[in-house]
Amino acid sequence: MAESNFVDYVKIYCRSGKGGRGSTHMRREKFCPNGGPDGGDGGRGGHVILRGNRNYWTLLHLKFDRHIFAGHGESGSKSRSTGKDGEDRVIEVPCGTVVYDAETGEYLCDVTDHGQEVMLLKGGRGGQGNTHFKTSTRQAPRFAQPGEPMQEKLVIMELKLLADVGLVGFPNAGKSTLLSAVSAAKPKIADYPFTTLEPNLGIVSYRDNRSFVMADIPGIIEGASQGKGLGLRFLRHIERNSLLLFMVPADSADIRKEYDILLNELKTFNPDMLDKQRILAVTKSDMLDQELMDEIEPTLPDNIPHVFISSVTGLGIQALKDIIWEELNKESNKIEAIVHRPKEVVSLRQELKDMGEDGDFEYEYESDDDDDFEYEYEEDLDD
Ligand SMILES: Nc1nc2c(ncn2[C@@H]2O[C@H](COP(=O)(O)OP(=O)(O)OP(=O)(O)O)[C@@H](O)[C@H]2O)c(=O)[nH]1
Ligand SMILES: [Mg+2]
Repeated sequence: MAESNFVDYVKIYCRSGKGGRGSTHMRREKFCPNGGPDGGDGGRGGHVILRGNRNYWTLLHLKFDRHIFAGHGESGSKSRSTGKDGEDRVIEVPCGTVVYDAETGEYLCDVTDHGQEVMLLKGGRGGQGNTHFKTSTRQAPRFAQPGEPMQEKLVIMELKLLADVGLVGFPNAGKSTLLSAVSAAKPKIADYPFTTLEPNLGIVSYRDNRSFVMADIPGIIEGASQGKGLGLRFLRHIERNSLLLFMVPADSADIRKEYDILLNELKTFNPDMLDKQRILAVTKSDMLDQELMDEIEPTLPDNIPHVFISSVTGLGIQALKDIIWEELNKESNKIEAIVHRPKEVVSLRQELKDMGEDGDFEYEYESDDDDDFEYEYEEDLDD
């Protein structure tokens, strides 16, 4: 997995900038020797901001830049000059990125739309200069406010692809073949299980220039929830889909049983998955004749729509697209806001290890005498 270009999990260190210190400057000039305080405010520390960008499909670019530092605010100076604000750091992420605290597992935020900006860490406010603390009884305050501290966090960024329809099936069910038949995507297809090792997305055009996005994920087998096969880690890429297309090949020994196994694995992964609308496609139906289809039909689950398809001959493909389109547009199938559950701290360490992200990385913590954040003026305001 480490060599793959499809990166959907990274750990990075982020730090916002601290606020600049307010100035304690006193104005002293030739004809104005006691000009009073004229210290300006410190600048704001830079924020760390996430921005959704639909041109990114993975988190690969973050692997090469695991330390995100925003700039510190500069100190204020004489003549009421305000210090320069620290530079913000904007991290471009693919739409569907979810961020967790890498130490506590707490869910922090997610970015779902192109151009959407989310503040991950706020820069410290700049301290006020001594001009703010001048009062009638204290004309020469020799103090100013320090800037607010920076914030730092080790975060996990996880990508959950955003697609309309997710393909669910055993390895070899014909998922990738369907995707290549209905979209321009070119996933690898072969006659052995686990051909697909990472998710593929395709845009399926529908009538009148409309389209929807289909996600082909690696096959699931019985016991995947216990880590068999490729496990269930890719299921999170269909967690946000509004529709799941179950695919069972026509030559399966027991179509109904295969469907039930898939359903059960999904449930183990996340019970909410069962709330999604499902469609069943019996794939490779070019191997069936009408008589066989009539025989199979009554054994299929009767609570969801089904269709016999063949990605090779095109049988049932338009009918399938029609059903998908119809279901996608039903009000009841619109995705509701997703509740992101925090990660469990106990399993977090193992998870990081499994994802190859458990390495410690070095970063230098800058020490600075500005680091004591006592607000000096408060205690002697009543002089
Ligand atoms: N006859 C027939 N064969 C098909 C059809 N669709 C797929 N196949 C064959 O089934 C095999 C598996 O197809 P894939 O699309 O790679 O299956 P997959 O579900 O993506 O498999 P994994 O990526 O391993 O999970 C390939 O040899 C395909 O040529 C079909 O409609 N008819
Ligand atoms: Mg495949």
